[in-house]
Amino acid sequence: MPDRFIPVPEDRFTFGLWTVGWRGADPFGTATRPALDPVESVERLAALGAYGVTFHDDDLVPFGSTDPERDTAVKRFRAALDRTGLTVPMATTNLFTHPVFKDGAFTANDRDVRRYALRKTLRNIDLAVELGAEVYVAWGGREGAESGAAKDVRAALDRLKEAFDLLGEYVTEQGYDLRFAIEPKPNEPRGDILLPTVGHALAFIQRLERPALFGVNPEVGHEQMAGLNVAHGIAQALWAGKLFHIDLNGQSGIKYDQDLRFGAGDLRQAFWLVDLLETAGYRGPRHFDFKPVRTDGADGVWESARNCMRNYLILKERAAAFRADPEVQEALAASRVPELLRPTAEDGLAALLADPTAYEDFAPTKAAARSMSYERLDQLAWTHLLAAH
Ligand code: DIG
Ligand code: MN
Ligand code: MN
Repeated sequence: MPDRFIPVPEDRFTFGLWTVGWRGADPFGTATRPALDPVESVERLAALGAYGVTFHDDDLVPFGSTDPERDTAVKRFRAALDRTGLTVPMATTNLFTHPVFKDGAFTANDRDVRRYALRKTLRNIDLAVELGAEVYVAWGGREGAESGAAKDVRAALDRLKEAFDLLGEYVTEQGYDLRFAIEPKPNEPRGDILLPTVGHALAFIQRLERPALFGVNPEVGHEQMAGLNVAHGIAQALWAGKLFHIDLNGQSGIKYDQDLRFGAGDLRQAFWLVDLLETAGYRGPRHFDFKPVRTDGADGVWESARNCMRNYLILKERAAAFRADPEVQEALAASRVPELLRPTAEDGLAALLADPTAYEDFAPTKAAARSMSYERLDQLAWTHLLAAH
């Protein structure tokens, strides 16, 4: 039977160079795979049907390269993009690998490290815009602490605000059509990372000088590491008009950051996430930030990249089938789900206060006796998810 889950660029699937290029080194073991040439990644991902690639500055230009070496690396990368038609919708800065960032980048206690981190970011913003990026992600992986006295969190948030305000000032002065997406994560590599969840990031953005330039880049596994429902977090980001980008992957419960291929973690949360993105009409890239398992060779790298996209397409079909099923529409109505769309008091406060059915004549016991009939609705979702309908 022909495979009906073959990705095409119109699906807007994108991958970080650091994902397929992950060599498998972890805190307990050295690399299991050789380094991957970014040009090979571009060509292989294009052949798989991807729409684009994303990168940290150091993924493309090894840390410490000379300017001529940087020019050569960028030239080769750009030629590969031109050859394959792959785009670069997003870029970001590596502010976490080099030991200089061991105490953070924008919130390092040492001011000279903070100034260096800003210049490193500003330099890569120029390159990102040159390559056509529209979103710039900021993951503060090292912004945090392992002990209470080490980091004055209120001062750290002042410095984080200062950094993002300077980045906002720069892109505005340069006239760049570039927006920033802050990526939350609760911990790892730091004991506790600042801006740990979507909620923290959304609240922080409101305090910036140019809040319209800032949104979030939620990662599936990061919200789940905090024990949260990732679809709920994405829904709040969408509700706030702040879902500027997304990192799709898989996570099985509250443990170290697994960065599994999309669909390989909590399957039901992945289903509800795809259902949300598709029904909400999210137009951004479906970006994968995952790690091919350390146990596999090159075969596993490209198999997992292909299956990140296939799994999204499979879940997209399953969610569409769920939404198209008349029995589901009936079950949604029985659970009064559409009624939540109706404002509670479109008639206004005075009418509410004057309405005896809202309080004086309201029968709470009678209302409480109504079943919500959620079990039938959820089982319908389950059978559609497993194509057992
Ligand atoms: C980890 O989840 C982070 C880094 O890989 C990168 O800075 C960011 C980009 O999506 N995600
Ligand atoms: Mn992760
Ligand atoms: Mn990520």
